[in-house]
Amino acid sequence: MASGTESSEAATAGPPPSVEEIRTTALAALVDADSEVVLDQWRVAYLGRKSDLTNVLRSISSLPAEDRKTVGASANQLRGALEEALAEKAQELKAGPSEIADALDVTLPGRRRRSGGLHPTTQTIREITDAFGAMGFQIAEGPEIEWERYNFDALNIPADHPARDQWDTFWLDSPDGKGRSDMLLRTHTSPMQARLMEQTDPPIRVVIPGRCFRYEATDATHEWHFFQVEGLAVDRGITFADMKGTLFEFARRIFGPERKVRFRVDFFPFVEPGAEMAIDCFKCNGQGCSMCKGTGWIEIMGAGMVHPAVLRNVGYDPEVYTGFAFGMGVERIAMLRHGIDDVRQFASGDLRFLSQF
Ligand code: FA5
Repeated sequence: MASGTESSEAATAGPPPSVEEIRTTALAALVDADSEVVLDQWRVAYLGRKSDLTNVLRSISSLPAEDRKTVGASANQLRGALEEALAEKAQELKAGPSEIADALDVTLPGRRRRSGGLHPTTQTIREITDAFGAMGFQIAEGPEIEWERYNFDALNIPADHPARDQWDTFWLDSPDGKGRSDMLLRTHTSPMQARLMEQTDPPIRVVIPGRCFRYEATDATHEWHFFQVEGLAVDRGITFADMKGTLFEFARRIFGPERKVRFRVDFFPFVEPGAEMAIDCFKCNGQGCSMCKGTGWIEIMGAGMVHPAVLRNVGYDPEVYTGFAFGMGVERIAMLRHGIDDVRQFASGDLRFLSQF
């Protein structure tokens, strides 16, 4: 900061500064004033008896008549402005540091931004569909609210079939509010088999991920809503061997190249023959452990050759076309892969669970 003496010495060394130059220098210097002592030095330098501004004011009477008025007005205006700025700065120094400055502790460690991630169910769906995608399967999706016809009838499950009890579900009310309608929350992704075959001519090779609903008591392995991935392949000459080969390759891609698979007869009204597919336990290599409940095998899906009645229902000739279908529970696959012991964790919204994936 220039002292009053220095300022007047500088003024004698060259042409006197203009009013605007004085304004710029004075206001710039005021910004740095951080104590009352420095502020007083500033006052002497820019408003004192020997300051440039006082010199300008004193010299007005010696100016040509036409300049007197304008120079006088601007010098007086600057004097007022500098006095005001001085008072404000004095007030600021008296008030001490601002609350914001007080609250700012630059030594605190920064706050990490939490990054989001895909839900483990979504991750598993992607892994499953990627595995089938690599084998030439397309991906399709279908409605969660489904017609009774697609969920049951088209799949060879007529109204009086006992399999309907196994897939008890939530029905939508009829529009008049009297009883249930013929729409429901789908119990499996299999209705998409019928929908796709109705819309498409063979060859078909598709996997269909989606949410399903069942009216059942929940426990560690049963939720009332969960995800499945359905698979369907239909063409001329497709055999049970094609199905075994495809599902074997899938199991190796998802659970490791060492996996063995086992097919055992199972019943689903929409396939014939029907099968349940298991893999040898990847934790104990088939020796028997808690994960495979001592059996050495873990069931992962239902499968089978598309029933001729289903093919006829969608207008395909079963003498010309054959196919296979399969359906697996996504959460169950994720549970096996990650050692998760309760299916209810998936929809809990608990970040302690979710952030592990
Ligand atoms: C079916 O739903 C058949 N649609 C599968 C199928 C498709 C068979 C094509 C043949 C041909 P299932 O009811 O077994 O089958 O269910 C299939 C899988 O869904 C089960 O293996 C299980 O992994 C999963 N799942 C079934 N119920 C639940 C539930 N309540 N909670 C979590 N996962 C479930």
